[in-house]
Amino acid sequence: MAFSTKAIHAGQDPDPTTGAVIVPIYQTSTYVQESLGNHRGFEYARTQNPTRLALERNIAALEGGIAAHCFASGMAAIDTTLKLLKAGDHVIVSDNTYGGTYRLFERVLRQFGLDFSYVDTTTAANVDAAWRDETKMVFLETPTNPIMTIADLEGIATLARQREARLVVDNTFLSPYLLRPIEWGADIVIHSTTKYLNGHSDSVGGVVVTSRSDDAERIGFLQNAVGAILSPFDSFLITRGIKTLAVRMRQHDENGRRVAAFLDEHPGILHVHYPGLPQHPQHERARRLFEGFGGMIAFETGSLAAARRVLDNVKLCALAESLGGVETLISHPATMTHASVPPEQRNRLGITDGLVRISVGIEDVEDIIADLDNALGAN
Ligand code: P1T
Repeated sequence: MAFSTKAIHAGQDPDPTTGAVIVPIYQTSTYVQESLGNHRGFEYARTQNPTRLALERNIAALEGGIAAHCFASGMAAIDTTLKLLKAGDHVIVSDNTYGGTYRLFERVLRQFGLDFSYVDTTTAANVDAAWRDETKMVFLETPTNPIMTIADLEGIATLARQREARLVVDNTFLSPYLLRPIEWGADIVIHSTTKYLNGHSDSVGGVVVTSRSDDAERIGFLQNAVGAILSPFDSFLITRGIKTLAVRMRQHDENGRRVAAFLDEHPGILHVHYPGLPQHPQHERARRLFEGFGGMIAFETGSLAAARRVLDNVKLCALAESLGGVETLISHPATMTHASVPPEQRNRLGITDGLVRISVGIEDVEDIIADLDNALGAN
């Protein structure tokens, strides 16, 4: 089955009791048992819920995994994945990740005896150099948030496989329509479903997709044991959102390319970070691994004052955290999404005070460009 067909149908058989075409919202906390130990596969709603199960089967099919487990947020999905490890284990992480991921690793999970090294994952040699006997996981964000560097997925997957460590990829920025990391050797894929999968900025959620049966079983155990599950209503919303994932992503990609080209030619902008531009350092890799470049762009205005003028003068683009919705969102990583990353580290990575991030929506692209042109004219 092709991707867009799977997006609409995988895991979503008509409701067995009524024939409803759409999987109902099973808003129940528990399920009656016919007799002791005799039930229909559903006992208690933290453990199993049919609305959530339909979504989990759907996302597993889209990513090419064997199972998926949905969580109350992207952070809950990442936290649960790290619980595959134990105290003393070491993780190699992309040096530029979402600020909340860095905060979880440094200010929460370190206290439980996990150790983290942050490296530039555009080259597998950097991962190799950071490797230790205790390294049990490599955690990649690709493209990275917000600098848009592309990891050497294949090289790092080979290293991880040789050394029996798990390769985890946060695929939030591209969605499985544009990249399926398991096809390139990843063991686990994570999403903040809040973003492109749901696509309508009206739900917070996360998912862990596994490709190995031991991991699938353990993540299922942890989902139930820790309990940060996705609600039935959010499961319904995300399932509905995914039905249009293919058409939305095509438009995000088309609009993203157009907006990046406009920004690239604008005299007031010093640099544009977008993998679709030929001068992007991993442009050729992106062409090979991805089926498009998506809708995330960051650009350098040169100063906090210049960034502020753009952010204060946009009218159509909404100044807001988050990304991946149908509407264009614009943000300031240094003070918003990446405020928890220390300033010297931010500067080293290029997350300067002048950097602006844009999540290009699927409005008419001429309107998005006109809004940016007008706001940039204020500079
Ligand atoms: O917000 P939540 O659903 O918990 O997802 C966290 C998360 C995980 N991974 C990536 C790559 C992310 O970008 C995020 C959340 N990011 C934002 C809110 C943002 O504006 O970048």
